[in-house]
Amino acid sequence: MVPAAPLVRTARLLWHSQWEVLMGGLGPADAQGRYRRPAAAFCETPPLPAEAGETGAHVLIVGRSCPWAHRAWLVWSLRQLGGSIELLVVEPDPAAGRWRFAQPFERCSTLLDLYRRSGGDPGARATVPALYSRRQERILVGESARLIELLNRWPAAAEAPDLAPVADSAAIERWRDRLQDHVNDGVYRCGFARNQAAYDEAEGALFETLDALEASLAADASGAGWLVGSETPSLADVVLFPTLIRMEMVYAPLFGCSRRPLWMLPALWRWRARFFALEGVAATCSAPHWRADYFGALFPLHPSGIVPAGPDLATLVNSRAQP
Ligand SMILES: N[C@@H](CCC(=O)N[C@@H](CS)C(=O)NCC(=O)O)C(=O)O
Repeated sequence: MVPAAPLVRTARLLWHSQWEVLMGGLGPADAQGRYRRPAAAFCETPPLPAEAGETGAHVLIVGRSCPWAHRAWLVWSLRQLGGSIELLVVEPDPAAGRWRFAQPFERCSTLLDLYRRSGGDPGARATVPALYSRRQERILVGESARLIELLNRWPAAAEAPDLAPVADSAAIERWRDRLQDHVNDGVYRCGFARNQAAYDEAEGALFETLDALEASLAADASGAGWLVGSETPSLADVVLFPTLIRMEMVYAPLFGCSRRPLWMLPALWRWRARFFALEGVAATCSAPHWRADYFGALFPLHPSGIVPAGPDLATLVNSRAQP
């Protein structure tokens, strides 16, 4: 009989080298094992298309679980752009590791086909969100940071909010830069870290930023409770929400972002409930899809594929439920 200890040691070694290979499929890492998000295709800021505002001329392609798509969906929703931009939700295909259309779209069955037909680099990833022009028959933008800026300039009803007023633009930019690296990408840097040191660095930066957000919201003298101290939410609030709303559902249990549960940050907890209550936001949230996609698709992090039960979304967005 083979002694148990050497068997376990060998199995661990073999599994670890397999795990490294599988993690490489999720995304690249630098020499220190830190996750490095690959560049997106169609990431330039395009000018506002001449046909912007025409009914049905553009299609916003999103996936329910994706936080980057969620921010574009939120701007579309808050500015009520549904009259001119159609929303198309793609489905995940975990076996193939790509997005597919429920019905063929522009004669394409996968998002990858649409990226290729749009002239995207054949080796590049086909990511959501993407803004497609029916007239130009191509994807115009495939990078969420640029897309939300474009959607904020899109022709809209007079009462549609401006999410980046000039007076607040410097403060919005400051928060967006910090959130992008340490919170939005920060949770992925925790979850996709290849070693303890890489995880520790990302996790430290994430919670330092959440503490800074908490302090800033707690000190807000305006009483409105938005990130840059404005009367109404801005793009800084928009980019924070998709990450924070997935915290207990996905990022704490799966990516190890669990040092402090959100209820211990009461100003942030209330901020999240306030944002969720904005008109049109609840319809962009589907916790069962988030959990099924993350736990089901990220095989190297969760090989069983079992989707654990999670908290009820309603309890997380109830400002009174915070202890
Ligand atoms: N930089 C992109 C990242 C978007 C992104 O990574 N989307 C993921 C889903 S959360 C995706 O579509 N991945 C598909 C793939 O990598 O093939 C953005 O912000 O728009």
